[in-house]
Amino acid sequence: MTTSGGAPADNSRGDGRRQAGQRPLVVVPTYNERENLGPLVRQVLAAPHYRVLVVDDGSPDGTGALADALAHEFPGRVEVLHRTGVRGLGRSYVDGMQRALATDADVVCQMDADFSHDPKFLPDLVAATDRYDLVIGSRYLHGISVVNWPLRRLILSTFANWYVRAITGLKLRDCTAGFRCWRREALEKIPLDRIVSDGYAFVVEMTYEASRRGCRIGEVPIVFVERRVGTSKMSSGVLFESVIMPWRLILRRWK
Ligand SMILES: Nc1nc2c(ncn2[C@@H]2O[C@H](COP(=O)(O)OP(=O)(O)OP(=O)(O)O)[C@@H](O)[C@H]2O)c(=O)[nH]1
Ligand SMILES: [Mg+2]
Repeated sequence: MTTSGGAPADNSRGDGRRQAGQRPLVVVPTYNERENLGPLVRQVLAAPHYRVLVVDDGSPDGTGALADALAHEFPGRVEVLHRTGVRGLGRSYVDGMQRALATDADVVCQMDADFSHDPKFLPDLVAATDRYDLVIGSRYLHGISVVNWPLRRLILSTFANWYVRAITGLKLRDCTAGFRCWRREALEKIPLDRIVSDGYAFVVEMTYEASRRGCRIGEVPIVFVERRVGTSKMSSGVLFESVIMPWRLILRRWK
């Protein structure tokens, strides 16, 4: 694993409770997002105090090189973590969050690169970290706020949420959303080196671990828009892991 760009490591954070959101760092995992990454990073950086950490999994389409160019263009505001070896969304987030905690970020956000998560909602999510330890950008808070999904995808997502809630007991409208912000103190409580999810199950595993540790979890509404360019990385293996994960979490609690 190699890195480029970025701010110097600094673990001092002053009065984190009152000042959450002064130094947000947005972690963006990428795999073949060449068309999306540049515009996304520019939109996030439009807010002067935001920083971005791109976690690229050796994208064959050259997303990693593009991310390096962005780090060069925005010194101190864009950092790139180039992963090698087995790729995976969950693994990328674990590496990215460990790296984020080695900076002075007081809020760590996570979002997709494909514009399904619109950067315009970031300020709402970051602001809510004043009230919550983990803030979820929810698609299902006021009805259904999803644009351009085929019906089968909506049914799958609705069922997945019901399934996760029923097994884990999490009381959230959208347990599987990937657009989130963590207070640094909350993320520090999660044993990142023991997170096992490779794929999308990562968000459920993290939510469950946060809930077990007494974190206050809140939801704020977002509008989720299906990607316009690039391709989805959803696979049957990733779906299978998501089906198994809630049961693994319950077993973990019993152990
Ligand atoms: N580093 C890394 N990023 C990944 C991997 N798989 C997906 N991503 C990124 O994770 C984000 C979400 O992936 P998507 O393929 O959009 O998954 P999705 O949003 O569930 O699927 P769609 O709705 O079809 O777009 C995007 O920024 C991807 O580039 C991976 O294996 N490694
Ligand atoms: Mg997507």
